[in-house]
Amino acid sequence: MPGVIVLGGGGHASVVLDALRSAGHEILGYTDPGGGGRALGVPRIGTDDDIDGSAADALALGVGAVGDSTLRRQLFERFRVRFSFPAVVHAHVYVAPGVVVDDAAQVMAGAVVQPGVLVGAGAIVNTGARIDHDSELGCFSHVAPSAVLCGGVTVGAGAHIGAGAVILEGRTVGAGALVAAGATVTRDVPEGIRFIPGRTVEECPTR
Ligand code: JB2
Repeated sequence: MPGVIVLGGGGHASVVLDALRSAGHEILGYTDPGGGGRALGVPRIGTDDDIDGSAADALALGVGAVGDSTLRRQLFERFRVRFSFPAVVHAHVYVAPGVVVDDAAQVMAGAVVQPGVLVGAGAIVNTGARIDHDSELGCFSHVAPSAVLCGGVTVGAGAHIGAGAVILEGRTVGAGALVAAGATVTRDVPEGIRFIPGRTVEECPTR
């Protein structure tokens, strides 16, 4: 397996590193614009500008996306020409046969991904999330820890499903929309909308 550099040195990077290790990847280090970063147990290579001079042939997106996937997308677009971004799938998940996990997508520990699911490029299925049959996660979307997609759910590009949220069968969450943690979604959520139970929906300001 190729040697991997993780882009980012914060909380999400620590989870990505764990997933990479569990799957047997060699990890060369991480990049971060901050000089310190947390103790990830691998060397800091430098900033993203130092990647070209490294021995890596593969990269992993180590910055998270809580409500805004812009940086993940930018890093992917910047480096995809020269480097591969293999899907990161933790060893301790259930991913049904035939499920498609695209480049740079990530499936973290304890996740369950059922038959017929598509995990789009750069999407995150975070810790313990459950994606039931025939659901589709758009590129750079994020299903946060312990959220549940009940089956046949469509999540648009860059959308965020908050921790512990439940999306009922067949519903669509539009591109760039944000579903609050713990929400239960019983109707479609339009593109670019913030869905917070008990409040009027409002447009997401930044996406
Ligand atoms: O352009 C960049 C860049 N910009 C910020 N390139 C690289 N390589 N790294 C960058 N960073 C670094 O990402 C920051 O200097 C910082 O060290 C790190 C972000 O760390 P933080 O822990 O603040 O966020 P995160 O993205 O790792 O995790 C967030 O998203 C996860 C999904 C947190 O909200 C987590 O709690 C959440 N689970």
